[in-house]
Amino acid sequence: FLQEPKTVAIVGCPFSGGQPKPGVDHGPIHLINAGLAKQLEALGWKVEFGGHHQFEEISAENDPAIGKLKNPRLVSKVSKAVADTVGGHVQQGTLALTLGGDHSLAMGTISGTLSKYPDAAVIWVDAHADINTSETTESGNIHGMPVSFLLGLEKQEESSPFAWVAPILKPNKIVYIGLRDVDAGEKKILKENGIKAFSMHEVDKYGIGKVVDMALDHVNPDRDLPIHLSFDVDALDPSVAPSTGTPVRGGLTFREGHYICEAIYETGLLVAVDLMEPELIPPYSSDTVTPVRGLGGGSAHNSSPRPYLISP
Ligand code: EXY
Ligand code: MN
Ligand code: MN
Ligand code: MN
Repeated sequence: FLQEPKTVAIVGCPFSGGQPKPGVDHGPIHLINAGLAKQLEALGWKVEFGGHHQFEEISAENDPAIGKLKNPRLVSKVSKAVADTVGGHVQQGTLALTLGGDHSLAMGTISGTLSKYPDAAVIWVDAHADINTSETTESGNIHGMPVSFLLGLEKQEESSPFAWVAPILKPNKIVYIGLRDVDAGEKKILKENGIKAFSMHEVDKYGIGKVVDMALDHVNPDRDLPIHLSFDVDALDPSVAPSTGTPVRGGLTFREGHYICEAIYETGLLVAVDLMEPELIPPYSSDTVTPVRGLGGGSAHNSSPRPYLISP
């Protein structure tokens, strides 16, 4: 599905509005500053990166909670813009690599992929299922909910900020790897919808090679559908990836995480990748962060405005 020469478009999304902690809005900046684009070029990719998405504040008064959902207008607006950007790259046969930012952004990235390929298979690598609804969520944080929006598990009124999200993901077209912190309400949703999940228990039991094969057999039995990989870094064990907002013990090893990405790439079917929820911890410091237009300067965690996306 990708055009030659193989080209990756990096979509940097320094956004944290889907959850309360600062930090993940710096993840993409650190990844770029650490040389990601050059590393991809060294792997033979043509890299497109025109700077991070630029954001602008929506004041808290203008974005009160809707039911339990926090920052709903902000999250919706950013995700919609990301959907358009990712959709454009996928349309052109360019691998869309979105750097989060929190995982609410996947509402946008996957919508973008599905706009071109409604039958695409989604492989969701995460400690969490991110499938709460506005009914089941205990936190109100939308980064714990994007999958339910994509599946259309609750009807969005026309007035909902999320009315733009086409509920076209089918429950048999998403598979999870790495789960180990799933809310009771989410377990019920997974069960009721027959959604396949390979938790860390299955990774232990079968090994990562077999788990990836089984995951692909489930969502892509004939190996003919495009694949969207949504990789939350908290799927990795905190000893490997401590710099994330919701670390959970007992996660994937360094090699297991890499193996998943390698094996999925080897299918030749990959069209989009999300790398979500990385944040900033020592030994990096705010000094290593190149100030970005729209992000407040100063210390690493205290001055980002609550932003929304203006343009790619
Ligand atoms: N299930 C919890 C919630 O809904 O708040 C925790 C979600 C954490 C989500 C992180 C992004 O993967
Ligand atoms: Mn930070
Ligand atoms: Mn997640
Ligand atoms: Mn997670």
